[in-house]
Parts: sequence; structure tokens; C-alpha cells
Amino acid sequence: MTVPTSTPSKPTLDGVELYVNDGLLRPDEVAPLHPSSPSEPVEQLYKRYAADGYLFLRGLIPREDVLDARKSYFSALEPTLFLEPNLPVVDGIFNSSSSRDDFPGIGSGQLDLDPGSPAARFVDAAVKSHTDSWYIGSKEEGITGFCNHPAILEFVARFTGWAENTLTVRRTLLRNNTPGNHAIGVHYDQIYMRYGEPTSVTVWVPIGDVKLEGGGLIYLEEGYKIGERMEKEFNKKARADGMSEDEVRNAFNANMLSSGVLSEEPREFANTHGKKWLVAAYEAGDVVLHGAHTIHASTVNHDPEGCIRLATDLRFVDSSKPWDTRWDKDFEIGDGV
Ligand SMILES: O=C(O)CCC(=O)C(=O)O
Ligand SMILES: [Fe+2]
Repeated sequence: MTVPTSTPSKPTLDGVELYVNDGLLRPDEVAPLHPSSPSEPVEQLYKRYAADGYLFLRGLIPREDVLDARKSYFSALEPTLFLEPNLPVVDGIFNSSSSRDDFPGIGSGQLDLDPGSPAARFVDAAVKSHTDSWYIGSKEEGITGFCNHPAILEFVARFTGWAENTLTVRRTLLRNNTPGNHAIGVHYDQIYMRYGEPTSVTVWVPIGDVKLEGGGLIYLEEGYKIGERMEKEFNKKARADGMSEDEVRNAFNANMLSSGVLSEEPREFANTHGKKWLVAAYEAGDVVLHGAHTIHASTVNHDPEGCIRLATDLRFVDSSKPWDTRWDKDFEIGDGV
């Protein structure tokens, strides 16, 4: 399928325009993400996850716990002039008199920063949050940390059946999508975790409400089938070309760009594969679980109030099986994982 060249002008869904890095999505290019409830029988939820490649769970985490995390994050970043003054910190409204170039989102692509610039200072502060006790926890202070929220861990342990072998991978990405900035391109997570089995589960956690046009994650309809096929083809070809096991695991293959993503153009990608993007408005407390081959991307944040889209992705593995231990560390810019 080819992408039409004329600019579509109709709202995408529910009267709202949804943008990805390569433009406005047309109404026939999207469909709603199917919501589930944590109170449904776990076998039913697992069947749905296996069939769709994702599980969108409404209200898994108490809303107030998510909003506390949001407040902690923005309080730490307030001195960088990230936020509109005189509004509640928890709202996370981007400072309208700041330049968005000084506040590049982390975790949505390559960053080219001048040391000492406001952008570099902002990124340093955002990276530091990954080791703050409100986020990662602290034994000395007796703090569990948002990453280790029992509602998430207990659900994943029960859902996967990994029970006490359920391990929260240390490296997580706390991503702050400022209004109008670049959104993450099309990818599946196994690309970055090839030193482990493709059984990891990612839990994408919006930290705050995210309006439909507020830059939420989007999933390619039946995308895991395409991701599985791509990974199989890549492995076959890499071996035929004589790549060593290590090279195979490290390689960013011909399907991918240097950052590892499959494409920076979600619209074009979905059209090429004849699939829709599945979209949602998220509320604080919702999460989406997705598998290692599930193809996803993000919309560009066009929140009308300038609300910053904050989210984290937590990865879970079965610690009794081989997993990608390169991820057993805190996130750093350019850590090559
Ligand atoms: O939050 C984002 O923009 C990307 C998240 C993601 O790729 C993931 O959770 O695996
Ligand atoms: Fe991802």
C-alpha cells in the first residue's frame, strides 16, 4: 500500500488530530486499543495477550501512587525551568516561555548535546531521576520505589506464572516527551535485548493522564507477527552470511536504522504492512503489557495544555532462564544497550 501524497485534513479519531513523526494519521489508519480489567480471570487475560501481542490494563496501579511519582519527578526537575510557573508541579505543564530545544525528551532517539548547554543540563537532571529513591527505591530509607510497585510486580508474577522468578530488570527508561518534540520510532523490544530469550514482558506505565493527542504509545495491529517474522529472517540471513553468535546479538540489521528502530515513519510503516495503529487515551494507573516482538511507536505530544508526557517502561524476565544481563544497570545516555 502506498501513502497518499495529499495532506489529510480530517481529525483522526473522536474529533482529535493524532500526529506521528511522519504526519497526521488518517481516520482509517487507526483503531482503538482494546482495554481489559485486572479483575478478569488471568487465563482470559493471558489468552488476549497471546492473541493481540499486548494487554491494555485499566487501573492496575492506584491513581494517587502514580500522581505521587509524577510529582516527585517534576519537583526534581523544576529548577531547570522545565515547568510553567505558578501551576501545580504535578500537572507537569511545559514552560511556555522556554524553548523546547532546551528540553529534548530522553528515550525518543539520538541526542546531540553541547556539554554545558541548557539541554545537556536538563538531560543530566532527567537521567539522575532514574536513581532517585522515589523511583528505584532505597533499602536504607525503607522506600520501595515506583519501579517496584507491588501492584505491577504481583500482577506480572501471576500473569506470566514466573512467580518468585519474576525479575524487574534494573535498566528502565523514564521518558519525558515535551510538547511537539520527536517521538520514538517504530520498533520491537527484542532488538535491544537479543542476549536473552524473547519472552520478556515490557510494562509501559504512563505516569499521569495522557490525552489521546498527548503522545501516548501506539501499537501496530498484529504487529508481533511482523516482528517475529523480521527477527526470524534476520537470524537466518545473519547465520547464512557467517555472522558469529555475538555479532548476531549485537547487530542492528538491514531492517533497522542506526538507533535500532525499524523506521522513524510510523504512518508509512503501517501503510506498507497494510495495518492500523491502535491508539488510546491513558489515565494514571493504566498500564500496557507487551511482548518482545510487539511492534510499537509513539504519537507526537500535541496536548492542548502543553502537558508533558511522562512514562516509564519496566521490563520483566524469568530469572531462571537466560536473559540480557547487559540491562542489569541504571540507564545512561549512550550506554549502547
Ligand atoms: O514511551 C515511549 O515513548 C516508548 C516506550 C517503549 O518503547 C516501551 O515501553 O517499550
Ligand atoms: Fe519499546
